Amino acid sequence: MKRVLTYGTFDLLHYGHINLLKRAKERGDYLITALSTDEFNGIKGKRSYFKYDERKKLLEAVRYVDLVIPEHNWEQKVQDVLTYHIDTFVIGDDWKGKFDFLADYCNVVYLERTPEISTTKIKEQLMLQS
Ligand code: C2G
Repeated sequence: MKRVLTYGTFDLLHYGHINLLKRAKERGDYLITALSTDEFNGIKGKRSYFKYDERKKLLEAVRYVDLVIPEHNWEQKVQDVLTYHIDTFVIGDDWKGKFDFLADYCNVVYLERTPEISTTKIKEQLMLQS
């Protein structure tokens, strides 16, 4: 069984996230998604609209996702790769190069982001319409 791991906040889940999760799953048989906690979002400088439990429920409903675990910090990735016997780490190419150190432990794949959609854009458009 090939195991894939990805990370993210996945707030206001949209088709850009789904495109990423779909292609990540295609790289193996089992996809683990490490979901940024509300506290870690603070460290990332992000305030999500949906809290962790709500974002987790949404992700768990996505057919490509097999397991959701918490992402508490920047430092846990190597341990996660080892703990979950990960074959491939996948993330959007906005992170290109940032996680190359994981190549000592697993394949590292940066996938093209879906260009025209983002959680920030959704929030901005909704503000304009309100
Ligand atoms: N994504 C995408 N296309 C978009 C928006 C997001 O492919 N239009 C991808 C991102 O590249 C990322 C995933 O969807 O791989 C989740 O995006 P975010 O929730 O914005 O994740 P981010 O804040 O980048 O968290 O330790 C890594 C971080 O936790 C990544």
